[in-house]
Amino acid sequence: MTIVQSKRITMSRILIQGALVLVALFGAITTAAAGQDAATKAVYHFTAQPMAVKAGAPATFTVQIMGPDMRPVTGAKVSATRVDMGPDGMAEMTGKIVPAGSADPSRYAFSTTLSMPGRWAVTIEAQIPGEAAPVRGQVILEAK
Ligand SMILES: [Cu+2]
Repeated sequence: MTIVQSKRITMSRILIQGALVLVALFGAITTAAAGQDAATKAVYHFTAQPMAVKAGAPATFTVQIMGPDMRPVTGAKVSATRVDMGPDGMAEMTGKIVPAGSADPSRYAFSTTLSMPGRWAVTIEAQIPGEAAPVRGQVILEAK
């Protein structure tokens, strides 16, 4: 009776130790990933202007990209790869989006027709001078 009990205690101790090792390992892995991310990826912020457009009609808006130095990015090659109603739970509802002309070198213009009132996510890919890989971002447009 006592032997069985002590065996059980040993087993649960091993299980607890194993779990702690897993937690420690997982912690180390996530920290390493976060550290790598911070070292290689600069943070860019994407904003749209205007943020609200008319539903059912061609609308033009511009995107501005703020760099890690909080200055607008100029001279980037920016494309809008997708526009969908994901923010309102309709990711399968997509629209057509094309580049438009912009006189301001820090504003990248696009034209789209948002068929339904609600929030639309525009996925943007930017080739930014000095960045090895394209930077992806998203802006939300509200169609009214
Ligand atoms: Cu919709």
